[in-house]
Amino acid sequence: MPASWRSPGPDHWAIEDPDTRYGPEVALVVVDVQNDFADPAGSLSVGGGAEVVPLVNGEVERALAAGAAVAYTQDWHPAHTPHFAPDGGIWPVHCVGGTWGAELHPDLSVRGPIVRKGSHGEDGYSGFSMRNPSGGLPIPTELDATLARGGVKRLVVCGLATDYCVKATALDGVRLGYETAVLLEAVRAVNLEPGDGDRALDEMAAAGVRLVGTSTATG
Ligand code: VGL
Ligand code: ZN
Repeated sequence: MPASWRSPGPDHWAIEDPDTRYGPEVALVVVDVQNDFADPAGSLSVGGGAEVVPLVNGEVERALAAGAAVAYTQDWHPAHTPHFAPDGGIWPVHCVGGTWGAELHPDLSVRGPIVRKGSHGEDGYSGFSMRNPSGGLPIPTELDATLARGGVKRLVVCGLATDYCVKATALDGVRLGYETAVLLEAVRAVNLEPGDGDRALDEMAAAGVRLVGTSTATG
């Protein structure tokens, strides 16, 4: 495996595990590779976000070749939501449904279903569930049902951003009973505070998420 992707960090960030290879019971979940996060001109641009696009595309090919499913999530907000700073939240306005920023990156290879989240103003961090920022119970998206219908038992998660939607999606994956891996090479963090991305990886690892390189994921 190339040394370049290996961030300096705890050894548990790169666990060699043949169980993360692709097969028909695996789904690659591509999180929020959208212009507002991935494009340097995006309103919530994630450092290095565009770098994940070719890496994700390679994974998509390998996953499909091995009979795995590929699903995509898309942050999809109304123009006003308590998720956004002008309405009391913490984020710049981003991924407003129907705008350029909400579109999946033009170079992303889209070869499976797209699951939208946040469309009713929820904090749409996880691909599996949404939560109203003013409280209340989580509302499931259709991702779990879609994967379960396809007989999926294991997830490989990649995309943006490590410290928000990737983390929330991977943690929900574990909670829902999927064996879940995150591809270290193909995620990038917002890092509102320095170190947020690394802390998110630690949190995921502690919850049972495997942190793997693509060579591990694909065998
Ligand atoms: C995300 C912040 C706000 C993400 C979405 O996709 O990680 N982050 N909305
Ligand atoms: Zn959002």
